[in-house]
Amino acid sequence: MQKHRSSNVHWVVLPGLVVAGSSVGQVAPDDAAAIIDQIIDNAGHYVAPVGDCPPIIPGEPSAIGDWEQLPVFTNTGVVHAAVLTNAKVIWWSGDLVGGAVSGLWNPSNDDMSIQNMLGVDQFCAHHVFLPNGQLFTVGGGGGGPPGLVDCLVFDNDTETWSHKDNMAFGRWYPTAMAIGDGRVLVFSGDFGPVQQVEIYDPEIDNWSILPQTANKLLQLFPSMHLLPDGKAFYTGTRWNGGQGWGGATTALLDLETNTWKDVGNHVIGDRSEGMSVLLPEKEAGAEPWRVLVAGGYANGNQQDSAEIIDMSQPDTGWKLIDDMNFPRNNANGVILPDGNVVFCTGIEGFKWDHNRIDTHEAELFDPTTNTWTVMDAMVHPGQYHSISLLLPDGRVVKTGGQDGGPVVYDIEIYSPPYLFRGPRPEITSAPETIGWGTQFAIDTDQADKIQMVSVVRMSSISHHTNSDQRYLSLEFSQQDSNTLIAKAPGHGNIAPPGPYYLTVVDDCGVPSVSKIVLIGPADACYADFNADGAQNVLDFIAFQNAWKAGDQSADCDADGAFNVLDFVCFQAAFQAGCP
Ligand SMILES: [Cu+2]
Repeated sequence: MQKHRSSNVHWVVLPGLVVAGSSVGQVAPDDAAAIIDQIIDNAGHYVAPVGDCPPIIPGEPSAIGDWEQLPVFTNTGVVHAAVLTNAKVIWWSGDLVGGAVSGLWNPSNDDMSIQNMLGVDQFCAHHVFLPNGQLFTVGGGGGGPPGLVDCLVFDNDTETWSHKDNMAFGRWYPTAMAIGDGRVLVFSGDFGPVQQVEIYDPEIDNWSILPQTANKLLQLFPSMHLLPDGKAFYTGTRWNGGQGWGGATTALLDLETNTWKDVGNHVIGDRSEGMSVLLPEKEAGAEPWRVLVAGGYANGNQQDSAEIIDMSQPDTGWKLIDDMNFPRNNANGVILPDGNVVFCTGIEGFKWDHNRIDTHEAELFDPTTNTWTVMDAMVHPGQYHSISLLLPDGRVVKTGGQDGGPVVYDIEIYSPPYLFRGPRPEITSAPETIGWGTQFAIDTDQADKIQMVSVVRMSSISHHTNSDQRYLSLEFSQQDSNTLIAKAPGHGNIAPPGPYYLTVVDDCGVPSVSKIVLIGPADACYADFNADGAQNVLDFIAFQNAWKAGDQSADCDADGAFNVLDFVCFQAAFQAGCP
């Protein structure tokens, strides 16, 4: 079984090897020999340095990354968490620990604060980001079923929560999922569970119920992902309350017809408490159609198994891939800006068992090879309710959890191997908002070294359920030594409107600190005056009609007058064209 990144490393040329900034030829011969011995002894356990990239030393942070425990503790219990667009981290556990309050942590200075959640107990809620970058929570309720109808948003500027429209159904343990037009679907919840699917429109602050044909008995916290064709995929992992509901078949909801179609069962049936990830495709411009489910609990056994389905050919079904190196019930899978996925946390045993075994080691999943590599180990258990999220600086924060073990307030930070592989490229400038399908400039002094431009959607997690998380590798070209021109994702089904980490990754695999951007509809292009997506004579007719009517939109030169200069102006805009 392939557990490591590369198996065919042949060392011939020593001068190309650089250790801590100096070539092997410059270190003492004994040291050089030791390094070479280590390399030969461990051949197959690392990737050879390429060009001037530092070597990857087995067992060292350059190969396995590094977990670090912070000297601070969470200011409240943690079951739910999100990184906000101001790079602060918000978390809460509702009445489980601490009551209806959230805590904010500023990773840059470890400032902590507490916010009132308006008396709404958000234990067992779910959450997604809205197109404007605000965190939106649905349902929950520590009192158990039937759960709350309440929905809240968090305002980063005032650091306060406020109410939004209520859902029709109380939803305890629901899953929310953002879709391509900026609306939010909510599935399941309650102990029934609720079969009705509701949809929220943030522009008018209104929930409505999808037609009855969209009803489906999903399990609690069903894992859902939006596919590039706009369909909502139930990937079969979910919460398990021990009721023996049985394994639901994975299924696809078509939002145009409001009907479900079965996709088939996992190879390992009844996989509850696993983690589901819409897989990164590292090839620039590739659409994310593959889904990974890993770990969990099936047929009474904790799972180290993992399966993938390619939803561009759903008839091919779920297929087992290599097992993880450890069983992981309640794992957290976190997409990194280089397109790999770090799996951490998880236990061996059912979530409420007091004699469970904690899995402390992280492992890295490479979606190009579908292989797992053991990484550094964390100190504290990552049990049921624990959370892990990507920070804008490329590190991963892990904390929280309880049940079957102590409440964890300790914060641990994982620095993936890419942070030990040489200097980081830097984004010196990029747009704050990026329109679908547009081209945009990224300023970086390392433009000639950049191998990848990626966006990772900012997301939130609870109960190992993260519907929003996704990664896209963007097509790009180098304009000059300081500028890249990247092509934004084409539409909302690939990149639902909302906040993303924009990152450049260099030829040593080292990512920049990410810039937080909003991706969404492109600004209307003036030359496409009738907004039909095409530039032709109809735009001139529409412009002329607006001009005749004295419509503000036809005051092209914005001088307050309607005259021939507006036609000159429009002709120039038309010739310049739309992106
Ligand atoms: Cu729970």
